Amino acid sequence: MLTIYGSVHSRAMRVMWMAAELDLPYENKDWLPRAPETKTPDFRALNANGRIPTIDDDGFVLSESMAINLYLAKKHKSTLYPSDLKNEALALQWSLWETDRLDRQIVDYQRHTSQLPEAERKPELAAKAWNEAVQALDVLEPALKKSKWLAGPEFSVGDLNVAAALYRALAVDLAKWPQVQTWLKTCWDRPAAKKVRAIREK
Ligand SMILES: N[C@@H](CCC(=O)N[C@@H](CS)C(=O)NCC(=O)O)C(=O)O
Repeated sequence: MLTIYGSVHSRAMRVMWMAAELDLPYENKDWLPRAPETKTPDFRALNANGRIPTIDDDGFVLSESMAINLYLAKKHKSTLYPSDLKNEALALQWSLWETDRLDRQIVDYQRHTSQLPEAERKPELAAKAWNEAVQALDVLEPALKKSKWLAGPEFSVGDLNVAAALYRALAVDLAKWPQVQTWLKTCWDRPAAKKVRAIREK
C-alpha cells in the first residue's frame, strides 16, 4: 500500500498528480506543512527533515517530491518515465533544475504577494523571488520553443515535475512567456491534473 504524507495544499499535490496519472490507490495523511503530526518522533523516523511530501510504499520510505515522482513513474513502468537514456537524463535534469531555480522562488513570490495576511508579507522578499523566477522562466521559454516537451517526444515525469511546481504560476500573468503559458495549460489540462486541482480548490 502506498501512503502519501502531506496535504494537497502542499508539495504533496505533485505526488497526488503522479498517483492520479498512474491510477494508484493511496492513503493520504492530510497534514499541512509544519503540522504537529510532522514533528512527532514517528514521522521524524520516516523523514528526519520533517518535510512533506514523504511516501511509504510498502515499507520503502522516500522524500523529495521530484525523486518520489521519478520513482513512482519508473516503478510502475509508466510511459511518463522516458525509456530512452537521454530523455531519462533530461527528466532528471529538469526536475533538479526546478528544485534549484524555481521551487522556493515561486512559493515565496505568491506567499508574499497574496497568500499571507498582509501584515506578514515582505515586499522585498517577493521582489527577490520574482526576479529569480523571471530568470528561470527566461530559461524555460526557449527550451519549450525548441521542444514541445522537456524530456522527449511526449509529456513525461519531467514535464509533470516542473508544471506541478508551477501550480502557483497559473494565477500569474505569463504573457511574456507564451511557450511556457501554452505548455503549462496543456499539462494542467490533463485529466489527472484536473482531478488533483479539483481536490485542492474545492
Ligand atoms: N524539496 C522538498 C521540499 C519539501 C518542503 O519544503 N515541503 C514543505 C511543505 S510544501 C514543508 O514540509 N515545510 C515544512 C518545513 O519547512 O518545516 C520537496 O520537493 O519535497
